[in-house]
Amino acid sequence: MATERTLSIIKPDATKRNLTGKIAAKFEEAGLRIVASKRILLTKEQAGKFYAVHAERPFFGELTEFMASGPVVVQVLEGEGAIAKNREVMGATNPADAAPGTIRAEFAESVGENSVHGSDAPDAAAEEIAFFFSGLELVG
Ligand code: DAT
Ligand code: MG
Repeated sequence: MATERTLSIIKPDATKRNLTGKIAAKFEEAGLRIVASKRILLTKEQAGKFYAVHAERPFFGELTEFMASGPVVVQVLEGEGAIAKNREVMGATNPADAAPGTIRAEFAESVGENSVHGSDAPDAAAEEIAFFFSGLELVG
């Protein structure tokens, strides 16, 4: 499998509870390398641009408000099959369905406040990485 990069976001529910280090450790333990990382505060408008694909969903307003409710840590993870591996480490969107040991099983509070985002495909990963980082900020 090829070396890939994927975009991860540690969401406001997790940064508020001081879980940034514990979540980052899960990525590293899975063999993913953190090649870029920054803590930022999104506006609701920026969160809406990032999640534009969900603009028609009934939960869009709630989602963008939540993503702007506190700091997030955006990271680029690199490794063999990084996109799928990160999704595996994250667990299912709804923590009630997430496999034991996954980030969402251990830390997520609800389907809406579920601690992490991860890109779901190569084209989305490229677009999402470019949304937050310039090439100079990615240090492999
Ligand atoms: P994922 O984050 O696992 O890729 P997604 O892309 O389907 O899941 O949805 C993006 C985010 O939107 C998700 O992490 C939390 C929120 N969300 C999804 N389904 C929801 C629902 N039924 N109610 C409230 N928020 C939801
Ligand atoms: Mg998604």
